[in-house]
Amino acid sequence: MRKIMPLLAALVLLACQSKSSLRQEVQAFLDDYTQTFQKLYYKASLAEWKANTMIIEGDTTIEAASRRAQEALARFTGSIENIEKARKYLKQADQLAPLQVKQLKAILYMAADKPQTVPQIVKERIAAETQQTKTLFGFDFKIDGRSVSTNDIDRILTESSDLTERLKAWEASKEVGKALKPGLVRLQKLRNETVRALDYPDYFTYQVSDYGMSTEEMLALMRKLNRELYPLYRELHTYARYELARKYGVSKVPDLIPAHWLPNRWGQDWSALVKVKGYDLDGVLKQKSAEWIVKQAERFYISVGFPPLPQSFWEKSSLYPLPPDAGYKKNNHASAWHLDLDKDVRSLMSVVPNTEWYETTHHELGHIYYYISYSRPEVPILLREGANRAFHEAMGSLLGLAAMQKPFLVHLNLVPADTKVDEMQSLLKEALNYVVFIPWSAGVMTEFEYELYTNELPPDQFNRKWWELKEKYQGNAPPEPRGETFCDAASKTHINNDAAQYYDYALSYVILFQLHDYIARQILHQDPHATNYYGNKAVGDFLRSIMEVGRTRDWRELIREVTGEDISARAMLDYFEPLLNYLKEKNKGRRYTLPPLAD
Ligand code: X8Z
Ligand code: ZN
Repeated sequence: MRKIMPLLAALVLLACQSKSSLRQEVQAFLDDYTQTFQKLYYKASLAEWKANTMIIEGDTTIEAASRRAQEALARFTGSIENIEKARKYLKQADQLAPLQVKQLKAILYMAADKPQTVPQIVKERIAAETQQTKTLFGFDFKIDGRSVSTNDIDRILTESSDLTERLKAWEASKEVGKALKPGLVRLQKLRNETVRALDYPDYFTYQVSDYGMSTEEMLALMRKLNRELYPLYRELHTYARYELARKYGVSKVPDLIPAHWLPNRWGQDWSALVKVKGYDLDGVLKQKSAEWIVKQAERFYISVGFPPLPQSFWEKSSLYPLPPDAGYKKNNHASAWHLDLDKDVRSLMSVVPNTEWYETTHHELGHIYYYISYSRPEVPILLREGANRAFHEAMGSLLGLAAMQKPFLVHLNLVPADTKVDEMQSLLKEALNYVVFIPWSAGVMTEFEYELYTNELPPDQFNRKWWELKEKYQGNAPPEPRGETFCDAASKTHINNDAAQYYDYALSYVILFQLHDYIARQILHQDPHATNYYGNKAVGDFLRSIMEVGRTRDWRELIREVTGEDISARAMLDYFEPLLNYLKEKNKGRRYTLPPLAD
C-alpha cells in the first residue's frame, strides 16, 4: 500500500500536468484562431454591409469586394488545417475546459458551412448568395409602371379597402420572385453540396444542428407547436374570413383567405385588421418622426438599465429609407449587425413612423443590446451568440410586445390614462400578430425549406408546394392560380439570405411568452396582459442575465434556470386562453373551413 500511494500520486500528477499542458496547447490554438478569425470576419462584415446598404445598378465593384472578403474568411474558417486541429482536440474533449470544447465545436460548425475540401463549390455559393442579395434588394417594384418602395406596398396592404388596388400591390410584391428563382435553384444545390462535404446530409439538417437537434426532432417540435395553437388559429381564421369579406363588401365569404386580402405580403401578421377602440397607436405614431421611433425604443432599453447606444451606432447605422432619387438602393428588410463581434454594432432598417416599424425597431435593438451585453472579456469571441438563435430573436420581440401594452403606453402618454380599452379586442389584436405567425413560421416556412433542402424539391414544384403549404397551414390561397414562372417563396427575404432558419422565429415567440410570463408574474407582479416594464431595473437585470452569458451556457439548462420550465408553448397558450371562448361565441353560426383537427 505504502508503495502504491506515491506511485498513484505521481501518476495523478503526471496526468494533471499533461492535462494542463493540453489545455494550454488548445488555448494557444483558440487564441490564434480567434485573432485571425475576428480580423477576417470584420473585413467580410464591412464589405457585406456596403453590399447591403449601397446597391447600385450596373456596378459590380461593391459585390466583387464583398465576394473576395467572404472568400478570404471562408478560406480560413473552412481550412483543412483548422478542421483537423479542432477534430483532434475534440477527441480529448473530456480533458478540456467546457468553454474550450464549446469553442472547438463552434469552429467545426463554421467550417462545415464553407469547407475548403470543396473550394470551388464554396466560391460558387458565395457568388450566388451575393448575387441573390443584389437581385432581391436592387429590385425595382412597380405598380402601374411607377416605381414603389416596399414601404409603399405595405401601406396599401395595411390600409386600402380597394381590392383592385390591393391586388396590384400584392402582385407587384411577388414579381421579384421570378427574378430570384434561378438563383434559388442554384443555391438549393450549392448549400446542400457545401455542408455535405463535412458529412451533414443537407443544409436544413446542418442549420437545425445548431440547436443540438436532429431534423426529425425540430420538425416534431414545430408540428406540435402548430397543433397546440391550431384551435385558436382556426377561430382566428374563421373570424378573419367574415370580417374581411364584410370590409371589402364581398357577399360570398371565401373558404380560403385570398392572399391580397391580408395586411401583410406573406400573411404572417394580421394585427392591422383590428382597431382597438380608445387607443389608436398607429395614429399617434404617425404624428411622430422616424427618428423619434428609434430614440423611443432606445429610451425603453435605457429605462430598464441598459446603456445608451454607442455614438458609433448612430453614426454608422442605416436606419431610414433612402430618398427615391438617391441613385442607389439598400436592403429593405430590418437587420442588426455585430460587425467586429465586439464594439461595432449597427442596424439596417427603413423606419417610417407606423406600428410595424415601432415593433421592428424594438426587435432590432434587442439584437443590438444582446451584442453589447455579451461583448465582454468573459465571453470568448467565438461564443458571442445567443444561447441559441431563437433567444436572440426573442429579446427584442419581447420588448416589442411590452411596448404595446396599455399601462406602458399610458405611462409614456401615448394613450390617455382614462382610456377604456376593450381588453378582448386588444387580446384579439395581439393574437392576430403572435398566433397567426405560428402556422406561417412553424408551418409554411419551415416545411418549405425542409422540402427544399432535405427532400430536394424539384424546381418545377416550388410554387405548387409553396401554395399547398400556404393552404394547409395558413388557410390562404393565391388571388389566381400561379404557375412555376412565379416563385412566391423567393419573395421572402429569409428564403434567400437566411436559409433554413425560420423556425428560429417560431421558437422565439414561444420563448418570448415564457420570459414575459415570468417577468409579469415573478418580477412585476402584474397581469401578463397589462404590464408596464418601463423603468424597471429588475426587468433589465433579468434580461441581461440571459444576454451577457452569450453562448457559454447550454440553452436548455439556461431556460430552465431562468424561467423554471423547459421550452414549451404553455405560457403562450395561457396568455391567449381567454380569447378562445370569445371567438367561439363570435363565430357562432359561421361556417368553418379549416378542419376541426390539425393533421
Ligand atoms: O426578419 C425578422 C427580423 C429580422 S432581425 C426583422 N423577423 C421575421 C420576419 O420579418 O419575417 C422578425 C419577426 C419575423
Ligand atoms: Zn431578428
